[in-house]
Amino acid sequence: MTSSTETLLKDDFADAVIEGLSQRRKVIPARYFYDRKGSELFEAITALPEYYPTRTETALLDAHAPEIGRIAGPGKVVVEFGSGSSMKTPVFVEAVRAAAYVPIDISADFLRDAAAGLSRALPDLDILPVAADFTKPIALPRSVEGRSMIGFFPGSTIGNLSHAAAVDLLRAFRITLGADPWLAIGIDLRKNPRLIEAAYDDAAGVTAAFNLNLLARVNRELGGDIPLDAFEHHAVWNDDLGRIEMHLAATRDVRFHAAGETFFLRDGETIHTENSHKYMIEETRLLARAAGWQPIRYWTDARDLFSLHLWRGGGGAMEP
Ligand code: AVJ
Repeated sequence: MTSSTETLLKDDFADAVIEGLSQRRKVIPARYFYDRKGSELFEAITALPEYYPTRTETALLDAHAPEIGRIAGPGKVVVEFGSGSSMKTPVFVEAVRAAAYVPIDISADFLRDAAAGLSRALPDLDILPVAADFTKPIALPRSVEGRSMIGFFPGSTIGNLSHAAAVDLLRAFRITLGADPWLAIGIDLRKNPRLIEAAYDDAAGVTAAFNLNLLARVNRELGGDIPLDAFEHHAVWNDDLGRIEMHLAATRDVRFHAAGETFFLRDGETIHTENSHKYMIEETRLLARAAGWQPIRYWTDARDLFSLHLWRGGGGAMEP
């Protein structure tokens, strides 16, 4: 990454922290979890016994990606939104017999890692990384223009967004993917809240460390003096909104500085750091249709923990 990009991203983090901590209900957006330390902690989360999404989705992809390839047809350009450094990507790319792979990420670092990892696993694959913000429709490389594309959006990352923002994102994907768009997307399902809460508040404390790293990152990058021992990790199921919420709760009245400003939290007040929405199958179909996609097929595991979906865009003649 160039130093000018780094400066821009740092300003963006500073702005988000100042804005988020100036609200009456304090928030820091979840996308800032993933610095180097945060990405390592997330990797550790995916291996926890309580964190069912990653292993369940991986098994669904192992079992059903070949069928996705058969339905959508071979030789597609696979466009991954948020470049994966996980093992899911080579499995998918290989199973659908992709002609090319386009990872898209705002972070040039993540993009480089993903491209390097994949070219090692699949040396003959044509890899065309794109550094961009995929939340808006974007232009893909000229060499894939007019070719049939399938988006890949695993991990239930869609769950971080409100339902309205999810529809906007899925519309942007459809537009980015051209005239004959397909999408393979992983979506976590609504289930017994106790299972969900355990997945986001594990016994080993890895998710707590992941959440608290956000404050450590503020201290590291924005000259903060937040006393980390004055905060604890909370994961609470919100049944009305169908989402697990992560918060950092002050365990006493606390005052600190960050990004050149002073902030104050009362004992018990929280900083809301993440929402992870869980969907019922009927809701995933509504989500697809609201964004102009047609649900083609979906697969779930035997315990109905997680779902993998194949959607197709509306034949190219659809309005944005
Ligand atoms: C990467 C957004 C899918 O919501 O399950 C894991 C992030 N947060 N544990 C999720 C996360 C706490 C994860 N996503």
